Amino acid sequence: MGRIITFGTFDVFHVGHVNILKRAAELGEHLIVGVSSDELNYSKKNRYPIYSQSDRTTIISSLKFVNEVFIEESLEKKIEYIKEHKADILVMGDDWEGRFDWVKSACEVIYLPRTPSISTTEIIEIVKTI
Ligand code: C2G
Repeated sequence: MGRIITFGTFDVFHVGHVNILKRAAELGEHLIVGVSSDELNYSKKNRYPIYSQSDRTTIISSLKFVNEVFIEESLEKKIEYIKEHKADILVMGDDWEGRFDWVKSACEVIYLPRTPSISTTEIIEIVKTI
């Protein structure tokens, strides 16, 4: 039985997020999602997400192809999370290509192509101009 794990902020939830989660789920039987905490996001992007971690967790938990959700507090804890959740495969979008190869000692790592032409940052920019 394949247990899949993936990570992300999933802020201002959009179809690119649906596509990657659905494709990740299809690689196994059980999909576990680490939702980046508000603080982790701030440390990475210098701004807080539009949606709180509690709302982002509620949205991800409500998807029918997601089986488990937890809060990701640190990018460096990947191996701990993989072991804790007994994951067989880590799936990430290819904007992260190569950046999580260091966890290959713990599980298989697969990068899937991103959905073109949509991103949270772009949505925020468009909304600002309206
Ligand atoms: N994604 C995608 N297509 C898009 C936009 C996003 O496939 N058009 C994917 C990303 O590649 C990622 C996931 O959706 O795998 C979540 O994207 P983000 O919310 O932008 O996640 P990020 O802030 O990159 O956090 O430990 C990893 C980090 O927490 C990832």
